[in-house]
Amino acid sequence: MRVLTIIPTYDEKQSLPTTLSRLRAAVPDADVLIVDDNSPDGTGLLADGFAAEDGQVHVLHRRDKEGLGAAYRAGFAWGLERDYEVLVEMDADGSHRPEDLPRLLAAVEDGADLAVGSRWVPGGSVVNWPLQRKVISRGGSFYVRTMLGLPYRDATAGFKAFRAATLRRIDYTSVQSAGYVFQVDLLWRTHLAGLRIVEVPITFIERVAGDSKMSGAIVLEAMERVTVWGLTARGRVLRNIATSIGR
Ligand SMILES: Nc1nc2c(ncn2[C@@H]2O[C@H](COP(=O)(O)OP(=O)(O)O)[C@@H](O)[C@H]2O)c(=O)[nH]1
Ligand SMILES: [Mg+2]
Repeated sequence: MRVLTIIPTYDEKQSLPTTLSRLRAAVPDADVLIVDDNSPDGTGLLADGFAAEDGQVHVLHRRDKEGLGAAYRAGFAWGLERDYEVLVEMDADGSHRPEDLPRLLAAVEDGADLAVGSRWVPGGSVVNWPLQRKVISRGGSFYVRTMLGLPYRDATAGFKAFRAATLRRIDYTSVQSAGYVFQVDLLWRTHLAGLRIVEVPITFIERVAGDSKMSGAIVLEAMERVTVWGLTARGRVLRNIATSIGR
């Protein structure tokens, strides 16, 4: 399989070198695309340096910081144009261990249309998260599962391997979500399309350097969108029932 690992970066100068070298060692055949949003700390330049030394590393420079969703959409377009068969999403900050990626790719080889690196299935875990982050993540996953009726434990996961066909099928270009709810959006669309989603246990390790980009606005966008999607889906079910009774 031709694999492209996409790493979005914003001010990740301290984390990127280690993440990249571990990734190249763990999955040497996979190409890498760093999508940098003009990081003020010079992450883009640093990435260019890696790309100059290693033909399998590429960089996509974007002019403005427009959120994770926009960065991934641009990265997917880049990869699909170049006929990669599997497109991976991975954070730059070391939270997603490159050494776990072979197991995600194995799940895709075994037939998954989307493999999700999951913190909340047996065997998965989170290391070094403050209680507050655990509550947000588990609470968020619970809310998403209940609102959308999704059967997956980790609904907000950001370590994912998509078949190229999956991304085309769910029309990722029309995804509007800007922040981390982008991840829920992709999962929801893949689920609605009836595609095969497999959760693979991973160990998620909180970053040791740099700052999280998580914000109140990101959480709010997620809550709003998930609520609207959930209510719209319920409304659709009710309308169908009403129509069949009326008939
Ligand atoms: N290109 C780009 N990358 C982003 C943006 N926001 C977050 N990221 C990257 O997305 C990944 C996850 O963000 P992070 O701050 O670690 O979120 P957290 O783990 O939820 O606290 C990291 O690699 C970030 O650099 C953005 O607006 N643009
Ligand atoms: Mg992080």
